[in-house]
Amino acid sequence: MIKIWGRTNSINVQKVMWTVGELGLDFERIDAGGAFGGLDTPEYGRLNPNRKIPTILDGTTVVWESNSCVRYLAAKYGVGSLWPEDPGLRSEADRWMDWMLTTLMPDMTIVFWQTIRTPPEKRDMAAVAAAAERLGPIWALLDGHLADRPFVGGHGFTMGDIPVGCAWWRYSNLPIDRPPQPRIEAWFERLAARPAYRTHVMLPVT
Ligand SMILES: N[C@@H](CCC(=O)N[C@@H](CS)C(=O)NCC(=O)O)C(=O)O
Repeated sequence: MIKIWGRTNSINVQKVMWTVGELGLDFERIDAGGAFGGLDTPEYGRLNPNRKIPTILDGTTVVWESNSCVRYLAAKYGVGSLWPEDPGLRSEADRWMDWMLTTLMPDMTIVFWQTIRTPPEKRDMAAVAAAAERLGPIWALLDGHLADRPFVGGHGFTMGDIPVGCAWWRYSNLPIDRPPQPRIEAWFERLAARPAYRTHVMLPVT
């Protein structure tokens, strides 16, 4: 039984939930973070000194950092499916996971926090407009990558689809203008056919 600390509306927790759903693993999720609190206790600090969500506990193994949680679960329980065995193929999945965190999320975070988590009178709409403008060409990089493959890591669904798949759902539900990304939109339909994506990711963006 894998224990997962985190609230369901966190994009980083959603990555882990989708992964355990894909792998059919038994889990117990403990609400934590946001209005649930619980991150400032000494017990939580011992599990995750960053006091962020998600954190997972699998037997005696503790993992935090959402992409590391996805990689750990894929490597342990999804060799040959979520975790491609060939290092070259795996690097393809891997690099889009890093790309999500480093290239995509800075502007995603600006738009999400300003339009969803900030009261209307305090929003910096100029910052939102500038970040939204930058996001179109950033997403177009993934759109180009998907021109000749159905999934981020190639022919099959892998861990590489998970962080960007969570981010796309969020992006497509933000109140901003978005340029068309036809290959991503077709890939999204493939993700939406997966029960674990619908259950754990396609939730209200709050
Ligand atoms: N890089 C970390 C970021 C973790 C993070 O910032 N989590 C947010 C939720 S998405 C958090 O813990 N916020 C504090 C809270 O929910 O109270 C990861 O990918 O796991």
